[in-house]
Amino acid sequence: MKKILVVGAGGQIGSELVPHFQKIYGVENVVAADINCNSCTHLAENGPFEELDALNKDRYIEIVKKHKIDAIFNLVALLSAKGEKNPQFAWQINIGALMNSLEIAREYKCAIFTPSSIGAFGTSSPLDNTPQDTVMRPNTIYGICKVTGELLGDYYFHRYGVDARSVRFPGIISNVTLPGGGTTDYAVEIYYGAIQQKKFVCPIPAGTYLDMMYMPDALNACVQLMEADPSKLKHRNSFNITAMSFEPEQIANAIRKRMPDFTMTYDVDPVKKAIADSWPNYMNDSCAREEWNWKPKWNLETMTDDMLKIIGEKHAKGLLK
Ligand code: AKB
Repeated sequence: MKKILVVGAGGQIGSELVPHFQKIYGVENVVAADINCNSCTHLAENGPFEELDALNKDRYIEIVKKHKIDAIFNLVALLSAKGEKNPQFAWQINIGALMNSLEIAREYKCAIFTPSSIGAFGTSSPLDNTPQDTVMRPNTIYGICKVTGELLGDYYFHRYGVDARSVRFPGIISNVTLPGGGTTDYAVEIYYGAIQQKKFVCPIPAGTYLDMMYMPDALNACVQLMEADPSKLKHRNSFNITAMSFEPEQIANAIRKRMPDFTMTYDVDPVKKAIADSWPNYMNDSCAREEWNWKPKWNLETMTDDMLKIIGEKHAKGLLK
């Protein structure tokens, strides 16, 4: 990867992936693009930025040509819970952006990364130690888009030689940009609740295990997979990757160990509950470990130390809304 375009750069992953890439590949070699720069002024001020509606293929091509892009990260997506509010719109955005990205990658010979998700699995998948290759019949429009994306990525690779690679991300926990509309968002919001109010109302029932990962591991995964020797990849779209699996009481206990006055109650959201119940409790990520040396560094304890420290500092400086 020499010239990278991150589309949907203002979201939870993009807002940290862009600066991460800039450190590795150089500021001038990483172009951030989003529908407008309201959500990403920090990106627009610190490197090349382009306004792009990913459904506008002509404008997308113009940017790829202008910056001589050779790798596209398509991060445009409506997440799982939000997708259920308007499934037709979710399909239009998620698949529209994906198809434009794949077609442009084909025409302009770019490598392409589009994240898949634990949401690609469904109730008929084995939910414990979920294998890399197994039944995938998701129950959400988000998951249907993710499975479609995985199949299209492999199709473009086999049919046209497009260097398409992807991972199935678990819930990602971070402290720069809040996620929005996801089922795993609670595991981010709980830290903000702890720092700002010393309490949190959890929308997911106790006992619901989900795979999770701290953002620094997610960023490393993107670089490691895209830089991996292609001859070692038996899979491409998409690799299971995970760093930890926990249920709400475990993350609350990790916070309580450091903040004994923190309290958590439940107000279960039935849509999020149904989605979470259909997703793996924990995935088997041995293929990623074998094929491109995937190995997470963070666990629930080290992540909790870091999240509370960083969000606590922001709170002390009055930087939280
Ligand atoms: C969501 O909850 O929708 C996402 C995901 C796991 O893909 N964070």
